Amino acid sequence: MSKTTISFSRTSLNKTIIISVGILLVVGFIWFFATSSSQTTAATGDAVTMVNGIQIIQITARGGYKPNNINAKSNVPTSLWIQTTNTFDCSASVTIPKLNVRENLPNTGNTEIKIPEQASGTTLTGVCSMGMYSFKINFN
Ligand SMILES: [Cu+2]
Repeated sequence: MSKTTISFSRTSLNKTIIISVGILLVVGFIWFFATSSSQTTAATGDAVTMVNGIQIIQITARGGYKPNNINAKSNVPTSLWIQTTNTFDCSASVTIPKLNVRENLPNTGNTEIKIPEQASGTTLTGVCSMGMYSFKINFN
């Protein structure tokens, strides 16, 4: 009689272990996919998104440019959006020499600079009017 009880409680203990392991696996999978998807976003750079076939690059200008080293796709029409927020330093005055772009950004606002499709291997550099702050966009 007591034997039966022991073997019964063993079975329920095994069930508990199997269920616990199952839950751990499910949680582990969810965690793994959540982590790996956020890593994918980080790898492509939070600054770069694709919207309706147009590559959107978003950076901020205030005491420099953030991010200042961006990896983007080549051969895609691109819009560079520069956001200023109470930007009273010279990073509000930006040039991209290769594109003959010279923009005086508003102290606060969002400015779009259209970038035509760039060949793979091209690097565009943007600099402030004094040349002390810069950012790079690498097209690959
Ligand atoms: Cu400057």
